[in-house]
Amino acid sequence: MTGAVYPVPPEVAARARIDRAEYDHRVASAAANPESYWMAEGQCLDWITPYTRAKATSFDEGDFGIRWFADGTLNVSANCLDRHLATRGDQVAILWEGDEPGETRRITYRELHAEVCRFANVLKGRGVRRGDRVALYLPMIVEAAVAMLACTRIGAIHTIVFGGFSPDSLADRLRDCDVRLVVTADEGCRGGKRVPLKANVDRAVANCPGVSDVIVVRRTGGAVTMVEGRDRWWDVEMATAAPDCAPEAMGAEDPLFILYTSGSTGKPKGVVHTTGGYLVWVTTTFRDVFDHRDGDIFWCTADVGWVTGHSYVVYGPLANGATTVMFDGVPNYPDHGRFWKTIDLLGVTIFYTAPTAIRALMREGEDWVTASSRASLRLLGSVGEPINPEAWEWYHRVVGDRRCPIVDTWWQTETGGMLIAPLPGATDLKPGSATKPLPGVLPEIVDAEGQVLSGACEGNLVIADSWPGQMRTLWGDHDRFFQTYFTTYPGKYFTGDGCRRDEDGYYWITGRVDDVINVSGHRMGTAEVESALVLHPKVAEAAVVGMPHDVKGQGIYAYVTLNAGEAASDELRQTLRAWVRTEIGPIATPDAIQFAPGLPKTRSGKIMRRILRKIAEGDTSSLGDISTLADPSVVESLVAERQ
Ligand code: 6R9
Repeated sequence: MTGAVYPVPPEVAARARIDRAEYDHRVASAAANPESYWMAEGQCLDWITPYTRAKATSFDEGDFGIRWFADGTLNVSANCLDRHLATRGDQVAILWEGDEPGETRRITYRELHAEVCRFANVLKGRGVRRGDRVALYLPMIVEAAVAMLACTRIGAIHTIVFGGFSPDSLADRLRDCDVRLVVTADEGCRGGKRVPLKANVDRAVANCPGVSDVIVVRRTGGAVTMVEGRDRWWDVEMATAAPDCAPEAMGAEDPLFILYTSGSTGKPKGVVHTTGGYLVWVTTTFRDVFDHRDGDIFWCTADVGWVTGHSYVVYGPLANGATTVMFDGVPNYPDHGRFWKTIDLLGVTIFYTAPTAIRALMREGEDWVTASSRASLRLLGSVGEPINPEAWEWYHRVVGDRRCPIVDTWWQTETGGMLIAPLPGATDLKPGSATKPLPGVLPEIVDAEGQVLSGACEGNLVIADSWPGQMRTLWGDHDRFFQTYFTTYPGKYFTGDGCRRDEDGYYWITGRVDDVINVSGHRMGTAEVESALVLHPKVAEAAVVGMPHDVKGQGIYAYVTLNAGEAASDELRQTLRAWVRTEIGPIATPDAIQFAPGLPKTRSGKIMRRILRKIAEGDTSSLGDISTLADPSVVESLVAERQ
């Protein structure tokens, strides 16, 4: 079915806030006069001090800098809560669905506002000040959104660590940005199993002298150890906290949050987003790409531990006064019908999930889907990795009953929000393509030398100019920020993705071109997994690459060289898998481990990953030139021993 085109359904175009003419008009006005275009876009927010200039950015080494709406001040929680109280105070802001069916909670804008103010006061009471870092290590519960918004209310910077990360990974992040206070829960629930969040925090904090306070939400009531003077219960603190707290006036360029993501080195990068530009970006992209209107029930299945959860579970929806679903479960618990039943139960109108989930559910057959009505749905979305046309077609035909357009949205932790995505009322869809850039976004495709390609072409994806939601720096390492993103192709932001553009100007992301792999929509640095493996006393060397995986998109394939005298065995394979799980977390568990007597290296000692990738892919017929290897014979034995 590749090559199929799905035109905008006329009834969708008729109702949409942006149709084709309006899209063309916006693209043209953003190009003709960027400053006035962005000045107007910034008006989607309530500002305390209005900005007098929108864009002040340069990607060039000499005057490098990224500043948006810089002299304006605002408060994120006031934009997400206070400004809605007069018109939609009693509307549900968050519809929470727990891990167990039947476990639900509805919280209105007015209630959410009071909770956020209370928790802001709790934070203040613990001595948290503007600019301090607060870490959240929480399940997908309402308290996660409350804690995020409470930080923004007082100008504290949050850093959310996904609950699947190990104590060591958590500790690395707490130390890197010098966290003062951690918010966690006794335990998390995932697919009927318990996750010992508080116990993990105890182990992490033991190595983080900077953490003076831990606040614990009671989620399961499971037994935990409370450390006198350091640990406090959320409910106890909230019971005596005042329900009002004036929002702090923050500069547009003050940091809003830090979110760690994987790069091509072993150390995760602390991506910093700031207040004004980020909120403008998630507010406008949520509104336009999901064509949001009053009465919508919006469900993004991402965890708040990832950027998608930040931008499209919490900030984008709430800034627009939407009703957002928070789901604390998994797609296959208690059975494979969970998503579709929940859509009926909550009356979901817009559903946004990842290709890996679609592929996993597709394997279970259509009956799970057709057992539900899904009559409330009007729009579907995809994010996190390229969606293969087959999964796209299934999502469209079976889940969306051919009625619902699919917005395949390409973006990154670094971009803050969507950059390449269809607008449902304006863009004809092609399964597998994220389609076209949003107005004001300037993608380019360059070849290895940095030559900008035109027309239909394939190469590396760069963005030629800044947009408001762009990350501003890496926490504590501005130099690394510049080096990582702006030196490969000087003067342009390098995305790390490969991309093809077709004759209609549609963009087709082909996947990462760096040492980052995408496992079930989660970013994993191969170097991170390698560092974890070589920490094991029996391992001498490790090289990790991605391999094709039917459900996860990519799986993790590890080549391991053991220390002299150590014997390879299935048992050791299992031990190493478990080792990586504890070092990093379950998402980093290798799918295959191949013991290798040696790794293919150049004479200068560089591991030839290209060859390892080919072997892992099972594509051993075209290994390319191996004559530059120090010892070409290792390749033969690697091929013979492929897992
Ligand atoms: C939002 C998010 C970013 C990487 C990105 C790319 C891949 C995300 C995609 C997609 C093709 C899409 N990616 N969305 N590839 N089509 N619609 O996922 O952020 O976790 O930082 O990952 O994910 O490779 O570079 P993040």
